[in-house]
Amino acid sequence: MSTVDLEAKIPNNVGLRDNKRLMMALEKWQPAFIEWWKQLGPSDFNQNDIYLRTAVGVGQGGWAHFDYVKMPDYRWGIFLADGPADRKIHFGDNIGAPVWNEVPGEFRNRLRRLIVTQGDTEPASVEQQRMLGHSAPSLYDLRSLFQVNVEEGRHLWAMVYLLHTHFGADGRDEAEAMLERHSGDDDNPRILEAFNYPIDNWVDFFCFTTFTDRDGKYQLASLAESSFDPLARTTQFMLTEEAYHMQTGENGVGRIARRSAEIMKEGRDPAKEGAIPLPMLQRFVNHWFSASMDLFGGEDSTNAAESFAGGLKGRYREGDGIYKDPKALEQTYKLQVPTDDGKVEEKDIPLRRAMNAVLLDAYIADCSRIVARWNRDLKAQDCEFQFALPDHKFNRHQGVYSGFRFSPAGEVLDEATWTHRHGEWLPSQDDRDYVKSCMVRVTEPGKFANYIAPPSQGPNNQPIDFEYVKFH
Ligand code: BYC
Ligand code: FE
Ligand code: FE
Repeated sequence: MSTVDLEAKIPNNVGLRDNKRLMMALEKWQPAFIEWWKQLGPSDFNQNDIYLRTAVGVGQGGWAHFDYVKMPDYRWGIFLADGPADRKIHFGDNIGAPVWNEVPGEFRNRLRRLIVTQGDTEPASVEQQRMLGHSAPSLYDLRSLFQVNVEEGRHLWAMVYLLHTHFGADGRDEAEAMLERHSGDDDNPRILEAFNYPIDNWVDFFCFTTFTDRDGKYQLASLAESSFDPLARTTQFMLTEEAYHMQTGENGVGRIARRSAEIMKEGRDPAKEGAIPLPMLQRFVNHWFSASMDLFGGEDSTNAAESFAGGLKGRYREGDGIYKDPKALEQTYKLQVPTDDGKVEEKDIPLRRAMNAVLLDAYIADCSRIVARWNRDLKAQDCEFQFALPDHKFNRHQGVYSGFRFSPAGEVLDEATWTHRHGEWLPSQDDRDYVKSCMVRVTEPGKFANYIAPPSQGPNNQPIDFEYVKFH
């Protein structure tokens, strides 16, 4: 078991005290991070006491601690999951060799790029959500937002630790650049497109945490299989925190749907009382599910093949022995490919090149389970409406389906039909304006805005009417 140093300026279980150079470099980066948080983190709430969970170790069960903190005083730490000392590479070309504790020269650029791309999304999401606190539907939800935000901040720390420790001067430059790129900046935007738009209403926020944080889960899970052991162990621990982000999203969308169902059950119209009509909510689901699928990269990708071959990125739960061939050399993947004459054909591609598609399939199966839970809840309320996940080809801007038009059912469409009908499937400006009009701020403990039902339980077993955020 690793030793956790909670007294250090930067709490950690990576022995920072014994590596003075690294410690000094990170302690130099720390004030820049805090400055970034104050400038571009949650707007205006830095003086409030927030009831937050803080990671304090990596042991099963007791890894986190709950208490009131002011966000700039949050103890962002560096924690790597414990692992066996003799871990072996378990997929790709180098199966059976010991995992690496240092970056092999031949994979240096590729690994750096993966780590920088992952790291960049974390502060990006905080920036996107910076105005949301002003319209929180309850103190409970306000706390959830800030919990997610501080943990995304810690995820940035996780990647910056790797850059500083294993990538020399280049890594230190990359760590600085993490605080220089900004979501939506004209000159220096965040790396991935989806992270450059503000998230300024809670329907978008809950869809984002359901679908985009879940992309995060799958990307982190694939990196948690990595032969670069520090990357595997840091992402494994990040996944512990990630579960709460996705739960926030799933419960949030579910609570909005439940509230609308309640209103309908009483014979009234959600659209007339500041709640969200379910077909409109479905359009937001369509948008975020399709936008999040784009974050998996192309379905047919030589990058993905090389990352797998090198042992940098594995399949979801690769280590659990659920795949037939850990080298993935013999098999092919059946990919649906659009043709120029308006059809979709199945084409066999080498499995390694389909690794993004394989990961995407696991993600889609997971999303389907979430939708099924929302639907069960609606049924239990005698509501006839059921959500449906759009087809994986719908509204794609990356990969083999980009540049083609598909309906949510997966049928090929011509441009005219798409132009005519896409307003039925994706949020319109009117939808966004309406949702915005529903965003009323509620700050009385235990009270909720009319568009969202209360949750079934509070964090750390606190009651729903607990004072999760103190205003004084
Ligand atoms: N946008 O070979 P291809 C999270 C580029 S979310 C822009 O098909 P590859 C979080 C690609 O770079 C998880 N560009 O794809 C969530 C390549 O460029 P080059 C974040 C894109 O490389 C919520 C070209 O197109 N983690 O943690 O196999 C809150 C061909 O690419 C995009 C990661 O992303 C795109 N969507 O896979 C907070 C994990 N897609 O080489 C946090 C690390 C592709 O031609 N990143 N391109 O210049 C990766 O594993 C991979 O870079 C990607 C792309 C999965 C993103
Ligand atoms: Fe994260
Ligand atoms: Fe997250």
